Amino acid sequence: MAPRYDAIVVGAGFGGMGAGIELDRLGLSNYVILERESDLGGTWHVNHYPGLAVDIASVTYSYSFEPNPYWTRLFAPGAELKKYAAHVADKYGLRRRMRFDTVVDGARWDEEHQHWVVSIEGGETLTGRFLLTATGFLSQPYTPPFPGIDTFEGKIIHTTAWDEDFDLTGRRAAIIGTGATAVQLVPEVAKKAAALTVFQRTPIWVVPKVDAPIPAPVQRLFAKVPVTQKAARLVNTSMLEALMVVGVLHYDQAKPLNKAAALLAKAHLRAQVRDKKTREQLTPHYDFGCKRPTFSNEYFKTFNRPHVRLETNSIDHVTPDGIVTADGHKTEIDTLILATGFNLWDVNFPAIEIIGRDGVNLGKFWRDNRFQAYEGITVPKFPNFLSLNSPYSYSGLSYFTTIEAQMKHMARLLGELFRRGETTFEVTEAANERFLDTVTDKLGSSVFYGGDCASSRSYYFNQHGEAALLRPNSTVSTHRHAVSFPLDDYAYGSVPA
Ligand code: NA7
Repeated sequence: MAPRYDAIVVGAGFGGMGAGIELDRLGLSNYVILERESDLGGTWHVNHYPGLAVDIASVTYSYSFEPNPYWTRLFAPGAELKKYAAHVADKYGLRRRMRFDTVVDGARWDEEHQHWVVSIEGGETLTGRFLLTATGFLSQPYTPPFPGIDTFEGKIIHTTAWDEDFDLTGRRAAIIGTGATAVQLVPEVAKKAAALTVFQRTPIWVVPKVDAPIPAPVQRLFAKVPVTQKAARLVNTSMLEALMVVGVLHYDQAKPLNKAAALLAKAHLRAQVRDKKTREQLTPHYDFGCKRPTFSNEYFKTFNRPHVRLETNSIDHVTPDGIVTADGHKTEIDTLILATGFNLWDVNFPAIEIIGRDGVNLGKFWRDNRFQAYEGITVPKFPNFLSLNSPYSYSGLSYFTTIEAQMKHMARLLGELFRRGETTFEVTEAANERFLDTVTDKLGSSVFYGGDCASSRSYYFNQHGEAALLRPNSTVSTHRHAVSFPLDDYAYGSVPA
């Protein structure tokens, strides 16, 4: 029984779109992209809160083979990313492969027929020779179970479900959380609200954002002479690479550089916040790099404004009209904004139930053992499965470096499969163990293990205390591996007659 599709891709964000483009290049054009949201774009469709922008320069945060000369700023606003995603989908014929509002319940490897059976909410099932999950890293919003939150009578908004029609003017608002999202959102809410209290549990390192509009003549130059934009990308990517490799991955060898970044952030704070106590409260007590660093020229300044208050006491409970902290103080509010991030390790790795060979459940396997994936993309006992958002898959600072390395891995692996005239692949246990040992060893000299990360509460760490998200390689080396991994790291087979 032949499967209905060559491949089933889950997720229509930049990862799933990259996978689709690669499938077409490989001649596997009979594929479908399933997406739970009502449109494409992933993160850039879901998030549309005020102040949303990339925090990796746009010249790098885009596909290298599809540059966009028309970014209006060095760090483009979120809406431009969404537009760019739509442009790529149209240009590469991806939209006609996409099915929106389609929630995937789970996927199961059918041993008899050697293909994947994907179940969709509502009862439909689809079959595909290959399964590719591109469900993102930060795609399961998290709302902490604050006692009493159900009794709150005002407006509650999670940043991933922003209500554009809701007017903040004159509101008494609270923002819970001080991650990268809050750093962008706080200044915008402060512009409209009559009162704003920011509830901070852990302060975040914030460095200045070197942002500026890209003038129209420069955009025209990028469009006419693409090599100029390529050069700009190279410069920016090299800077990010240095930050990542030196400041994060080789912390043991380059501590002073990491400390210099913290000094820069402290100087930024001193220059922007007048009140000494507020400055102290906003100063992190963990090493720079333990958590994703943030960039803003507006965030700190906002705390100087008379109607903005920083609350560092922990939240005890929510009442119908306010938030009560552990010291008994009640902050009266009518708008509660949850900038409380995402659940990564409990529900996003993987985002759907995936059952492989011998009935192995991927999520259970990862949680009971260690989070692992060969080259951040394949797992033993999961034949014909490419997990694009895996432990140890994220390479570099721009997600696009990861996406494009994975596209190369796909091309090498599936190319070999076709050359051999086979139909199934599965990574060997030995190759998987070797990769896990290598990354574990290399991460030993990173800031995650050498630095003081104890109080950081960083989502880089999982429930076993392992920093199992980032791949401890330069992006150059990740890309080299993607085109040169030993082909015998996989076992190849064919569907039984
Ligand atoms: P993050 O970075 O996970 O931030 C979530 C924030 O919410 C963070 O400050 C948390 O504090 C806070 N939080 C979560 N639960 C609670 C409770 N129970 N009480 C108080 N505060 C809480 O998500 P973002 O959306 O900001 O950013 C996600 C990524 O998007 C970012 O890294 C970029 O890559 C882009 P905590 O730090 O855990 O003490």
